Amino acid sequence: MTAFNWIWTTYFMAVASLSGNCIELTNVALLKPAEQSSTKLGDFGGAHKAVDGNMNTHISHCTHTADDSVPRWWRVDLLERFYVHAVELTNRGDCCSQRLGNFDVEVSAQNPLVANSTLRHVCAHQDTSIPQGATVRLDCTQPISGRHVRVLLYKDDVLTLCEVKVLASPLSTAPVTSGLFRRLPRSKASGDVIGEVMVASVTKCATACVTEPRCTAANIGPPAAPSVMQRACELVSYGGIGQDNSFTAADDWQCLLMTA
Ligand SMILES: [Ca+2]
Repeated sequence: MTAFNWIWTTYFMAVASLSGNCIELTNVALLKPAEQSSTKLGDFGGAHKAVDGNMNTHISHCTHTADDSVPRWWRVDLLERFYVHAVELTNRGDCCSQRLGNFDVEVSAQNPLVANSTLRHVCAHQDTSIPQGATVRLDCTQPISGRHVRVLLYKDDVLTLCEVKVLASPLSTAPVTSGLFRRLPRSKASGDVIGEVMVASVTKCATACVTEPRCTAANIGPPAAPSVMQRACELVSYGGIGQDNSFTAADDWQCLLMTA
């Protein structure tokens, strides 16, 4: 195992106050950026059609992958981390309902396609096909903190989704929050810097990232001076669709990449 792959783990516990026992869930996927493993006929089967709010189940209002490798997938970038409780999927109504079966719904903090992000959490698995034109709710086995939701179809068939709703709550409503980071020495994550704080320790920088819903990576600089404990901590929105998903080499820096 190389130093680069060394897993650095830290957990943060925060008790949030809940009003009653009921957490209100909202669809946080509506009109968010989406993409898929391939698209048939240009915009005809575009990934955005699963989050456009249109519940029409005719294929002209649904996504449609082309013939590419298995598993075929579709994903949405929620733009910030939420607690994902459940997903509602609407199947095609005019044909071919048997295609939408044997798939996983997974949740991850990072773009699941980016190198160095290996931890993904399965929210739910659906073995049988969703009936033609039906909407089915799949509850996660437990709420999962994450920014990216992906549907993976494990058979050699077209992946079509007419609408996907991600039912989630804000991080602040969760009774427990936890963070798991991978430490990348001599690296900085690219992406949008959404804030910078001065901290006295790596742990404090990680805590700052966990408590900022848009933060999925933190870049930690060297001490400002040999006698000074304080160091820069950049909070980065990393791994989004259309964002710079690269790392740059930086000798005196280290990156904490949120993986869950
Ligand atoms: Ca739709």
